[in-house]
Amino acid sequence: MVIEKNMRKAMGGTEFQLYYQPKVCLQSGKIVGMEALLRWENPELGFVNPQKSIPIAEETRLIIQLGHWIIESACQQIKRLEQINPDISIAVNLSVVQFNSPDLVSEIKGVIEDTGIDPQKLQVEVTESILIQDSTLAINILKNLNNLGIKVCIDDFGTGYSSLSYLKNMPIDYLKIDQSFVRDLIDPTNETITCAVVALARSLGMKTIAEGVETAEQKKFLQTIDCDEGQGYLFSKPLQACQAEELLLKGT
Ligand code: G
Ligand code: G
Ligand code: MN
Ligand code: NA
Repeated sequence: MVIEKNMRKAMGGTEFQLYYQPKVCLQSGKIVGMEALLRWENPELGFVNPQKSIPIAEETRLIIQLGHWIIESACQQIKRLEQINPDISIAVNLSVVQFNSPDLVSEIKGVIEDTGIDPQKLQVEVTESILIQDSTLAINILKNLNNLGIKVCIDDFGTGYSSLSYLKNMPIDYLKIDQSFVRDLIDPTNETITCAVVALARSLGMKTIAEGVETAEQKKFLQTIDCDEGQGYLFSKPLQACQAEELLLKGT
């Protein structure tokens, strides 16, 4: 397959980049973190979006090497951003293949030690589907990550058909409300679901972040229900590393 061949060739080179999308505190309006998002520009294929590149990286297990680079780059970006704002955190998305790799925890620990970052500033975003497939294994991995000091965020929360019982057994810091609920907050059902997720998180001692925030009305509603953070085009699209630094400089 052309895409696989090109991906193998691109490993270790400069075709992959991480973009960073700000996460904003809905109360203060300040940037409190950023999510690292993979971008791939290949000379032959052009821009390949992550919905396409990640599944192929998973099938070929190239995600292990790529994922290591993602974690390493994100930690290096933490070093740069903390000079501008000492409280900023960065989130990386973990693929199911990375999550199930027996080396994940020691690998992340190694990157934290090599870069010397404060582990509290690193977040991992995992989907519910990762957590339900083998919950005792998943609980152990999350506990080990939590012991390192890393923050755990459940991505696309509410879309994964999972039982809610895992929430009480796992050290989870954030629930990220899926953009499908946020996009149509005008729909009373989505409003109800969003409210319920925020209430659920609060009662379990977790924080909430809403993704896909595009309008001032959505932001206002999220503020009234005390959602902690927002992410979306209203605040900023995903930015190149240097643009993300510039934005943070302006906002601090
Ligand atoms: O960045 P957005 O533009 O298109 O991302 C689309 C999807 O790809 C999202 O579900 C996001 O979680 C996923 N994604 C983006 N970057 C990464 C990454 O670095 N690792 C993994 N595993 N998924 C990613
Ligand atoms: O990891 P996750 O599934 O959360 O990926 C976030 C995805 O959402 C990325 O593809 C990112 O580019 C996209 N995104 C971020 N903000 C917005 C937004 O405000 N609106 C829409 N439609 N997409 C967004
Ligand atoms: Mn994510
Ligand atoms: Na998401």
